[in-house]
Amino acid sequence: MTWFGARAHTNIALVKYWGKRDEQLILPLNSSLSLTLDAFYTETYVQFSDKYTQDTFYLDQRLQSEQQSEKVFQFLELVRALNSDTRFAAVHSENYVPTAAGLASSASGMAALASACNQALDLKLDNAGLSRLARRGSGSACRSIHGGFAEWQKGDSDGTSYAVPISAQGWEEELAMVFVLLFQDQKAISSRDGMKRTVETSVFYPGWLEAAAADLTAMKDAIRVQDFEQLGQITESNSLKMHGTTLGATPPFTYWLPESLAVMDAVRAIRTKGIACYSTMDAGPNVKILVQKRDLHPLIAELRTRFPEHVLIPAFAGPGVKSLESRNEDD
Ligand code: 2P0
Repeated sequence: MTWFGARAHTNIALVKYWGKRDEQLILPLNSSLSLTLDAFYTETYVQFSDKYTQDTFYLDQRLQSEQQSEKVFQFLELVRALNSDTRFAAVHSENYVPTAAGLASSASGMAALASACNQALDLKLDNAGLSRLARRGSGSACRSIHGGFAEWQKGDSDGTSYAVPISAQGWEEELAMVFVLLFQDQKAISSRDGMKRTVETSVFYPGWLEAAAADLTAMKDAIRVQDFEQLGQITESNSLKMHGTTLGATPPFTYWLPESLAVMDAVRAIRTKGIACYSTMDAGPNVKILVQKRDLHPLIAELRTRFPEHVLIPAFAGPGVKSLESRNEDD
């Protein structure tokens, strides 16, 4: 019996994906752009077999409940349906994070699972096909197929909605991102529920869609000419606009904590001291800070002085999804 494996790294969006036009197919309302990072990744092995009477999912060697396995099981149903396969599967995933930081990522997890299934079922998907498949597991996962910068093109159908790499001529190697970890608790509102409520009720949502399209165009220009200040300003303002939409929802909500605001404020203050750095936040209270590698140490020194209680994790541009050597077992 053979286990097929893959490793995928997480990515952080600089222009955010926020809102679906099709919940079933996971088609987004706006295109997004991300940087894949080296610091956090998932390794997943999968085996489909007639001997299994149900699907099972182990995360970090612990069997997950039906509820914890929901997204994985839905994904397995999908790949079975796409390939007229009836065999159940066992999935074993390990999340690699520098500390027990609670940064488990659906992006790296679903990208690794899609790639492992591609091999196990001999689907022969190229990167576009793999990105489309990963998208069905979790939207942001489609971007983790690629290393460095990736653009998830919203497309006009299931067949045209996937991520493509954005070449930065190696510039991504000069960049870094600092994760400022405030809390490790489960987030209050999942990104899936948060974006749904926002699309359906936020009075600010139309403004978001208009701004996200303009931000994407301007960010691609900034990458092309390697303009860090532009890249950073768009990153920060796009994140603020995404989070602004949640305040206009009914009922309103926010992922920000007072500590998140304090870090964002510090980033602005550190900037005035000549260190070019820009904040971004996702569907949780932690703050990520985009900076050039050459300014990483001064930035960390500033943050350590101001926030000795927070955990700081630096990350750099990471690679796209890779197959791992398959493992054979007798059982
Ligand atoms: C992003 N987020 O672009 C945005 C910014 C969170 C905030 O993609 O419902 O786990 O599985 O497609 O991909 C997180 O949402 O959501 C996310 P689903 P996903 O990174």
